[in-house]
Amino acid sequence: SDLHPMRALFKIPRNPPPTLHQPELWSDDFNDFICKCLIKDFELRPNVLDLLQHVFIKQIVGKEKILQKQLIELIDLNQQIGVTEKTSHMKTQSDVDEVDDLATLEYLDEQLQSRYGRDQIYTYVGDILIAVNPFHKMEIYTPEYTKMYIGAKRTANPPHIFAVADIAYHQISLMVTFCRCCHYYGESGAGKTESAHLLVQQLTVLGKANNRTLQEKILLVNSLVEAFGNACTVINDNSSRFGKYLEMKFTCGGTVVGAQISEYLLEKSRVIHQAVGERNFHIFYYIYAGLADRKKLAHYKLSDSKTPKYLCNEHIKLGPDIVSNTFYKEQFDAVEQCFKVIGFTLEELGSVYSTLAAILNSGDIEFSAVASEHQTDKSGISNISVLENVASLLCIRSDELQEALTSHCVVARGETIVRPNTVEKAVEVRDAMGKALYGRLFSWIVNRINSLLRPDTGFTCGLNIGILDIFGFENFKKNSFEQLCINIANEQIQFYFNQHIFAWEQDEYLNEEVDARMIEYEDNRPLLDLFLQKPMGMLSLLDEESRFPQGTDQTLVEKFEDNLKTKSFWRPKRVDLGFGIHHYAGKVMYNAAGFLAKNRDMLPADIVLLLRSSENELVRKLVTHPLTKTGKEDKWKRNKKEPSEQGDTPYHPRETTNMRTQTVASYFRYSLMDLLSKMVAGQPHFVRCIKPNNDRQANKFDREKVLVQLRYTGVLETAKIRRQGYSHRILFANFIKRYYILAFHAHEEPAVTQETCAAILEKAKLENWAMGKTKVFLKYYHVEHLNLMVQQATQRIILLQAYVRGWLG
Ligand code: AD9
Ligand code: MG
Repeated sequence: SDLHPMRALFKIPRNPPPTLHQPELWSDDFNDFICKCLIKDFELRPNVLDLLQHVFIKQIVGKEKILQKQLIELIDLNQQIGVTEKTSHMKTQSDVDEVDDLATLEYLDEQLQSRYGRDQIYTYVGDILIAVNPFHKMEIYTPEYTKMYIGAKRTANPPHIFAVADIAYHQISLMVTFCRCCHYYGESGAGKTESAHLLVQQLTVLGKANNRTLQEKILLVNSLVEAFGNACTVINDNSSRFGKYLEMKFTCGGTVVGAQISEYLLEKSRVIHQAVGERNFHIFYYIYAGLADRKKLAHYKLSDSKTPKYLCNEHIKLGPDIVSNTFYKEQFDAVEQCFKVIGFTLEELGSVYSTLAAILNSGDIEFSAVASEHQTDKSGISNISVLENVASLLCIRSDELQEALTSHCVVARGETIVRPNTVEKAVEVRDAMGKALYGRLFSWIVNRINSLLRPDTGFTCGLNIGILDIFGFENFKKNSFEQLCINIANEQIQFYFNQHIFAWEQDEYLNEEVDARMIEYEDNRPLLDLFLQKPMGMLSLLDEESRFPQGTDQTLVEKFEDNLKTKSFWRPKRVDLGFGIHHYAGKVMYNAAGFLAKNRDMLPADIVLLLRSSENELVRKLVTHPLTKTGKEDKWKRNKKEPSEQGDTPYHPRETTNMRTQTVASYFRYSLMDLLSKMVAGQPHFVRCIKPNNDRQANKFDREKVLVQLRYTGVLETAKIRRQGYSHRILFANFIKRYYILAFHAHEEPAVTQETCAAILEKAKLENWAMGKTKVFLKYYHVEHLNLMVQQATQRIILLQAYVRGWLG
């Protein structure tokens, strides 16, 4: 009886009203109509969706026909009155040609420098964002900035990482299932990780998680994973020692509902050894100082008077500084907080700490040669108490640990024979155990995070934004196996960038018979072949040599020299194990010392079996495959189905007891392919991070250094192709579906032809586009212009809905 007569007449239900998130409650007819003219085909911003939901959709079940008619009339009316207002609002093409966008300029480095001088660290080159590391805190990431960039046209504000977040976010709000990726490029210390953080920060605001804790969790995940995967290097105090691909999952309404991380190539060797001037992974210092602060060192068998060896790089005396370091203590509290908020249990935390402490302790186990009558190369343990500590932290038997470290089993003619280990061999086994435990702990944490942040299955519609942040290109005084892997990964990603920016684009011009000048670019394909080709590529040769028991690092470089006949590879005369590679980013001298051992990365079966007998559930899990029933397993399964680009790599999970397990090189190759398949699946946005100087100094712009980076990353050519090329190529049908409302009536169904497209473009008063055989070729500012027009049209519609609502009462 308290119903408004109109409501009663049209049987408008009071509650709960159907919403956009419950499309199953809409009537088919109307659903179809709304989708067609309003939502599905336009890049509607979620706030518009919300508005729609409030003022319109809630109210109309049962009276679609009338509204449909009215809507059409209103849209038509608006198109007529809208034209003048529209054109006065919109920036025209010439406005876009401002210095914020360097695609329009010739002297890139000069411009970057003068912008940098004015603290403008961000610049666009077409649709690519260049970020020059400011090396000081900037006041441009405040909530005001966050707000300023939400839903704003790109040219309305100065270039910013938040604008990239906005574009990626609003493009996924298209109701289509696909993903967006943001890729970071740049050398070590250029600011990739920092930018990735800022991007995630903005995305969590945009994807206004219903539950605040999820928002918080996603932000914390980064810090947590970085505590375990980052370390201080000579170049960067917070250098990423692993590759990270973070996927944020969204609902159709644009709400963030979960996140997943994939990790690539953790540099495990850092656990046992750090190069001159470098440190171990952050977490070790944090936990050491943190436990000292809580007076819990003894509980974890550590002592503040004797710093664990793995933390005392022989080149830097850190010892007593660690336990008294307040920063480390605070970081430890922060890490623990992250663990708790994300959802790790206290029990799990205890096990993580024990494992870390066990690794630290294990580094202090010392061996000495034991002379015996028959054998002189036996080893014994000189400090049994340390061994007992390790065993107790890992919940295994110390006598068995001793045996596994100082001897090994061989099977000969069906019989198992125990052979003693030399001191050298025992040290190797000890270190292998430390590395393996850490690497697996890291993977376990990532997997656990993934299961804690996995969205409920019913919730998503497969929209996600992936953010790739990997270690940058590295060139140290001494470069080893790790640098080779890191640089190959960068090489592969550069290749993808080239493909995306140049090769595919130019192919398309040819196929579509569009007249566009071809741009010369540096193709690094030959280099990729040098590394990845089978069977004669560098990684295959490395694997082959690793399989020979007699192989040495010396025979390896000789093998390289005999087989790699290209001018990108050379051997210097005077350095025994040296070889050089001319990467896309410059020449790097490598030293092959330790390559074979690092590639074999063997964890003896005795150790695996022993750890499997642990009474600690976590320790057992670390050596049992698969780690969990989640991500990792999927990854392995998927890999079996997907042939790699260079041919099939049979993939054997690394966790087996077999001595002849998969090498690091083949796992690396698999990871690269896995990463690539993710990248190729999405529509990428590129952020190029540039390092303005080598001294990490604010306000210092080394022009030569910047120019070199611009050159090798292909940014100069990118600017050219962006100036001349068309960044958007849209199939006629999609173009018409998306934009026909700008030139036709809402209920019309114009034919899918060149003419229809041209009519829309002309109506929008755009110039300089090109028409291919099946696609419209547009510059990025055309698309912005069109999207804005559609948005304005729909916003007017919404205003009219408010009117309709008023009419409904
Ligand atoms: V590596 O390949 O992981 O070794 P990144 O990730 O490229 O490297 P990172 O993001 O760690 O570099 O940046 C290095 C340092 O530059 C940071 O620790 C900050 O001190 C500094 N930085 C980077 N970006 C910014 C920024 N937008 N504002 C302020 C910044 N400082
Ligand atoms: Mg980094």
